[in-house]
Amino acid sequence: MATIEALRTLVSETKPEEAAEMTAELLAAGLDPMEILEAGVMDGLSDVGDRFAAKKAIVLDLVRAGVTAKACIPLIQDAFPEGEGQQYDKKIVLGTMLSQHNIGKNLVSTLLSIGGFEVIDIGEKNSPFDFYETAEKSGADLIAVSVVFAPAMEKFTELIDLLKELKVRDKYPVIVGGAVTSKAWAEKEGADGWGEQAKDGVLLARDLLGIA
Ligand code: B12
Repeated sequence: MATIEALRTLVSETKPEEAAEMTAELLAAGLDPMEILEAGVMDGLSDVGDRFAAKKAIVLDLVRAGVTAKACIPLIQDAFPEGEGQQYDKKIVLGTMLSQHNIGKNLVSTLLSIGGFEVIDIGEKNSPFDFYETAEKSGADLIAVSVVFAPAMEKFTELIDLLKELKVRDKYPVIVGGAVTSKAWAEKEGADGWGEQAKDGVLLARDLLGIA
């Protein structure tokens, strides 16, 4: 029987075809797409990550986990409710630093777009300067960073320092999220906001950009 728990098991066992099939069944049964994403796909990914950390899985398992997530997530995204049609004249530069993990970033991007923001997605493995340069060239209102891999935490600090050095720190509110981050860490590094979930990015952006 299709259940969110069973989907979590399929993602954890890295079975892309079966996981995608079950995702479609759960959506067709009317379950909440966000619940399917969080309790099915993301918790399944965390299981693989935990096994990897405990040396019970190898990099190939992470690769397969990524493939499995990417087989399910587009189906879930298609089922997200449409935005209420409001479009804000606000641009957000979004990317990852160092890391090639892009599943979380892509979710943040989708939700920000649905939420009415213009997202300038600069992809993966960006340097602090890439964020600054894109923000300046595009006239961005906010910078959003996805940090999923511990070595990228240092790069985030470098981004904050660079913005200060170039005297544009006040011009760009900076928000951050990602599996290896925490609210306490983000506050310590001087971020303007931290989000545990992709949907928090929308709330933070609204708040920081003064959208009621
Ligand atoms: C799949 C995966 C991979 C895939 C990624 C495929 C892809 N295209 O993304 C591949 C195979 C590439 C990979 C590689 C590696 N990985 Co990997 N990977 C994972 C795994 C299992 C899932 C990651 C994921 O997509 N999660 C789901 C997404 C949706 O979650 P998320 O990114 O955290 O995003 C959510 C929130 O955090 C938030 N969010 C994210 N960003 C932002 C930004 C903002 C602004 C906001 C508001 C919110 C927000 O919203 C999202 C949804 O709600 C994790 C385990 C885990 N627990 O996460 C390990 C994990 C991240 N990987 C890890 C490691 C070690 C590696 C490798 C170094 C392994 C190796 N030895 O080669 C390499 C690094 C390569 C590199 N340079 O980037 C470690 C990192 C540990 C650490 N402390 O740094 C983890 C945690 C596994 C572990 N427990 O050890 N990996």
